[in-house]
Amino acid sequence: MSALGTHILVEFLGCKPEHLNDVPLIEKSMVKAASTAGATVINSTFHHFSPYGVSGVVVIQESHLAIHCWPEYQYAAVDLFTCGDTVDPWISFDYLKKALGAQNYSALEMKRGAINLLERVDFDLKGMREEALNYINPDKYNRDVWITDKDKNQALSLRYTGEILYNKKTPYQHVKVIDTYAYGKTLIIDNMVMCTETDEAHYHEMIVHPAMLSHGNVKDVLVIGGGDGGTIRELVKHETIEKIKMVEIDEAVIEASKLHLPSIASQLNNPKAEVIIGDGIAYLSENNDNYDAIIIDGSDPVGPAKGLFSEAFLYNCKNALNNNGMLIMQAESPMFNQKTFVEINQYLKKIFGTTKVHTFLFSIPTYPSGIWSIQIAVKGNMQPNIPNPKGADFCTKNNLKYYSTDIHKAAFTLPPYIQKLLS
Ligand code: SPD
Repeated sequence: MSALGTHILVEFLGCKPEHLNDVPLIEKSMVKAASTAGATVINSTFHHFSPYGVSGVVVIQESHLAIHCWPEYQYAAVDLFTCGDTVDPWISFDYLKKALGAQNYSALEMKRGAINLLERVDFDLKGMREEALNYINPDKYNRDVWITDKDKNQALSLRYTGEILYNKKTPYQHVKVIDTYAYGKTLIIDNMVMCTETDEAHYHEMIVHPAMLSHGNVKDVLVIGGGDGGTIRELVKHETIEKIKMVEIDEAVIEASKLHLPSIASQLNNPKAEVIIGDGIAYLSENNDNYDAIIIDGSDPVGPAKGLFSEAFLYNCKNALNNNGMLIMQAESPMFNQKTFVEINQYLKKIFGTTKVHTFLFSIPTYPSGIWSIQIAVKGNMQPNIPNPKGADFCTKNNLKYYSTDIHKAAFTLPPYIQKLLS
């Protein structure tokens, strides 16, 4: 290797103007140009200018591909830079020439970082970084980095500092904690928002208090998932509760939360709580304990959480409940995950009986679509939609942020189109 990388500066002329004004087409072409050359694509960001023009960059493991387009001149300026010698940027060049319909081109290849001119040194990475950070005025230095929780048609994005405070790929999933500007520290699993410091109370108060207060005498609870600790934190506010078992499959979720989300993880060491690291699905089928309440506080139905949405598992949950017991589960969004939302309802009705399943909604700004659901299936005759008369005192005493007895009553009132979905 004579140089660190190869840089090709390209002028594409006589391109199709409509191509050069089409963000998805250009982004796809650039990403494909990179992958066709064997590059590992890390990320891409593209922007449309008004009234026309597109700019963008594809970050690859081997460096980057960038483009700026002037549709009005049928011209695109492109630079293709690859480090090392594993990726040939000329393959990307050929691909783009065709994709943009260029009639003509000129290209200049430069070798960057001639090895015979460079001297390799050892350096103190940490010290240099700290020194560099001292030069940066955080008010002036505004990075535009976003986390996007999405499916193929919808997304929720949060801007964050760019720092990843916790970053671990475990055998189950990728666990991260980032610091978002609008919602504070945020737990991310496999690129999905699990909870943020600012609005986690919406979720944790609602997955616990409506059911616990309506029942009024829950002593033994099993939490499946819930490794961040928010559900346990809310459960221990109920004096009737004697014992909480939490079975979390991924120790990293607990570690990340204890380190970076202490306000959520604060009760993970509460003497009433027993934390078991293991697979909740297996745990339930291997143990014969009975509970007054089982709370499924898992992630979305991908990766290790997928089985938590299966009929067989929900059936096992019913078997592990006392006669007046209840199953409470995070049941996804009626907008973002409509199929799962409806499927859970159907499974629960089949297992517990049609009149024994109760669904409510709450708002949560940082989950895609902003609206989320909990479904409660009961074994006995309790009515989870009826708040406990002592609920108001409970809220005041515990200084709750989202739950109130009025919210409790309102939450079970479903919009007609959701009633239809579930009927
Ligand atoms: N899309 C996010 C759904 C996450 C539900 N569980 C979050 C865990 C918080 N304890």
